[in-house]
Amino acid sequence: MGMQTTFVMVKPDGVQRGLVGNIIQRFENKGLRLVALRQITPSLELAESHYAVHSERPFYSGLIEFITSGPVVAMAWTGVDAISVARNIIGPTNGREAAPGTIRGDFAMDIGHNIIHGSDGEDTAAFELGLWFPEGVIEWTRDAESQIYE
Ligand code: IDP
Ligand code: MG
Repeated sequence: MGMQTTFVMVKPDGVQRGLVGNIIQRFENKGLRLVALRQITPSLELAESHYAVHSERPFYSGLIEFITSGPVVAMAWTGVDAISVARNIIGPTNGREAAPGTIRGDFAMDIGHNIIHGSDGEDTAAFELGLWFPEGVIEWTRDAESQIYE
């Protein structure tokens, strides 16, 4: 158990379907802390770097075409065990098999168009955060009371 930062990305289908706000709400509600946020239409180079691990898979070219098809919302979220906590919020890859209550379980019917990406381990999180947020993330503390009362 320890503080981690994970990389999460709303894919083009999630952005086009207007799910960005709902998705951010789920991570905020859980108690994770948003430390970076960026909307971008990924370049071919960025998409290929991000999914390099899948470059030999049969779905790779379709995946690259999909992820570069429009804007995505890239985020970094921090918290205790943030990598596995985020993966649990997201749910398993195939939306039809994902349990209701997870993002994919609530919104996805397909394995390819599955709304959202989340890093699957410490090494991938570090790699993906560096790739999408080369300028680093924001350091801040969540403290609602000090905002409610001046
Ligand atoms: P994950 O996003 O749940 O970690 P991975 O196995 O890492 O799933 O696959 C990365 C992404 O590649 C998936 O989110 C999905 O968009 C796509 N993908 C994975 N398997 C398939 C497939 O069998 N057909 C089409 N797309 C796939
Ligand atoms: Mg993965």
